[in-house]
Amino acid sequence: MEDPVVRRHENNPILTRADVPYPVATVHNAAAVRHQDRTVLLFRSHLHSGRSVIGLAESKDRFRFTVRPEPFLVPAREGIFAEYEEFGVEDPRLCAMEGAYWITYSAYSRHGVRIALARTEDFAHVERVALISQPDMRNVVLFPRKFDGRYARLDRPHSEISPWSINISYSPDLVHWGDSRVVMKPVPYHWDEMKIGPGATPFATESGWLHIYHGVFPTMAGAVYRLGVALHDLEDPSRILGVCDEWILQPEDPWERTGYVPNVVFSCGAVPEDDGSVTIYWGGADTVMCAGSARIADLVSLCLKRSRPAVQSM
Ligand code: BMA
Repeated sequence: MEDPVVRRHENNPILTRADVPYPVATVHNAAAVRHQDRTVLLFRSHLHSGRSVIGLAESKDRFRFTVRPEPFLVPAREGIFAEYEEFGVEDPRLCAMEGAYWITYSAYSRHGVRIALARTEDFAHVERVALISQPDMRNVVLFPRKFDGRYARLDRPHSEISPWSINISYSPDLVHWGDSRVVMKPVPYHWDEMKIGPGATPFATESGWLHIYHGVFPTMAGAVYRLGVALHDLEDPSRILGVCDEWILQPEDPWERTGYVPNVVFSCGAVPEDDGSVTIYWGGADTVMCAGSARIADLVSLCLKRSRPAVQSM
């Protein structure tokens, strides 16, 4: 058997609700970033009400995490954010840029789901910046630099007439977004035929931006969530240099196959390391956090050598 491209950490699951000092049902879908000498995870937890909050865990060795005594982000109680976060805050992503950590997260309310932007410099204080999409939109990852003077993000609008696809949008100020276009679509009768969405914040390699995304396949026993990988041009991230035709990770361990939602691996964060590897964090079955690592060169090569069209012609 071929070696797996993503090697799971031997102590998976690395974080569970037993590690959280307040009552939660799950610990999953965490954003990840390196801050000073530690790795910070912002993870989602279902409360026993079924609504979600975002907690913070930190580690000096990438795999053994300590959770803060209080959640990091809970639904706002006043102002515009209170109206749009009343059902919970979910699935954050972190992007280090211009001296701050930018957090994009899903804000749920009676009006639908939209994306909010917050920022922190130290993970002690957090400040909400703006709601940066209309409903319905989830899964927004920022690129950590500007392109021709504009910020860029990958996003995933909902549609009734097309399988949900990955788009790119641009902004002069991180608040107002537009000039959107589709960059990647699901492929019929493939592992991601039902829908795809941005996953971890893209990171730069010599060959392009590497983006770990999720793809969903419908089965008689429910949907299966897997991870795939795509490579975007360094100077023009709307150009996809290659999308690997095969998944890089699928639910296999017992805690990925059974839990709050069975058969789910879902990543919101990956951290490139100095040794040419990337540490990937993913939620297992919407219940626990897992980690693994892959050689960045292997992922790049999968994108280029086992590529399929990013957007298939009709
Ligand atoms: C998606 C989101 C994710 C979740 C996944 C699997 O639609 O809700 O947060 O991990 O479904 O349940």
